[in-house]
Amino acid sequence: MPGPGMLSEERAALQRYEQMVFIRLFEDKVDALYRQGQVRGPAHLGQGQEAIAVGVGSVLQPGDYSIGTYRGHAHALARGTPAGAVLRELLGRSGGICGGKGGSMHITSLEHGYMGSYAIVGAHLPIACGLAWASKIKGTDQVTACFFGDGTTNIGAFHEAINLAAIWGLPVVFVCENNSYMEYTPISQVTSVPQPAADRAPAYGLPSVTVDGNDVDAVREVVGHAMETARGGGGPTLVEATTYRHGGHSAADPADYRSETEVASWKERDPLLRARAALAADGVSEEDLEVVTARASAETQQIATAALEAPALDVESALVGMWSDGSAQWRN
Ligand SMILES: Cc1ncc(C[n+]2csc(CCOP(=O)(O)OP(=O)(O)O)c2C)c(N)n1
Ligand SMILES: [Mg+2]
Repeated sequence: MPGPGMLSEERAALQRYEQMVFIRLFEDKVDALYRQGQVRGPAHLGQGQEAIAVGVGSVLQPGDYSIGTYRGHAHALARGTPAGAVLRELLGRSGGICGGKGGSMHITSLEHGYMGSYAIVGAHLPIACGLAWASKIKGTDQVTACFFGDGTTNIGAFHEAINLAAIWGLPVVFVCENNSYMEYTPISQVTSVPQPAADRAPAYGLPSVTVDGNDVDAVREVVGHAMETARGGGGPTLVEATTYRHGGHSAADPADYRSETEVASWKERDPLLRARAALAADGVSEEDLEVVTARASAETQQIATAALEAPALDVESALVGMWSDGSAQWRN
């Protein structure tokens, strides 16, 4: 446990570090299970991008909404969705967060305000506008955070959504995870402005800001400010966070289109190393840092063991939950 003299702010920063370490280990475990043929369907991993999900998650309030992408394990976990149920979902086991039927690209937990991961690039940006519009009509102070990638900025839905958000003054914060690559193509090869999201948003009247996406404190500060603006009726903001995925597009991609030097230079800027160094500089002891790392590791092992022991879905479950009333009867 952290030392008794630790300030509450330091304690919260240490918790954010633990969450980042846990998400990294969770993704490593998913990678290993994918290679063993245990993960059903594709898995898009986000090692290297943890500071964005955790920074955003740390400034969302319990009633807020967030919505993410197929690279969305971190987006979901950073909202407090139970990691064991997320892993069972990936393995197609009972107890999965969507009944074990959705898989990696469709993680959803309404209970935690995580309104879904979306496999169609850009499709969820207009949905984020819908969530924010609902909050506006109801007069609540909920804010919606919407994650998306750099490649999404060349999809029509991105332009439609940010225009709508701006003209309707919606309480939404768009968070671009700019990891320099689309599926395999560098975004710079197909986009003529250096900041694909932040350079375009102002043309629609949407304020934008760029941030170092590997610095959890910086993400927290910038997104926190944008959230408060939205919550106070000040409308939407777009945040472009610069980052890098350590691995390929999906667990099946060896990513040999990137040079070793490029990957190594980004690994030096690993968000976990950065957060750990910042905590140490603030006086958090090496012992406390090791305690949280060991706890995250033990938790990952424990949920993986439990998920692998969980039963596979039975055939009957295929005919459950196809409609919102729980039935599966054919209708026309
Ligand atoms: C409409 C649509 N077109 C193409 C794809 C195939 N596809 C999946 S991910 C991806 C690249 C998206 O890149 P980016 O938005 O930068 O996100 P990242 O994967 O880097 O997180 C593409 C083209 C898709 N899923 N949906
Ligand atoms: Mg990308």
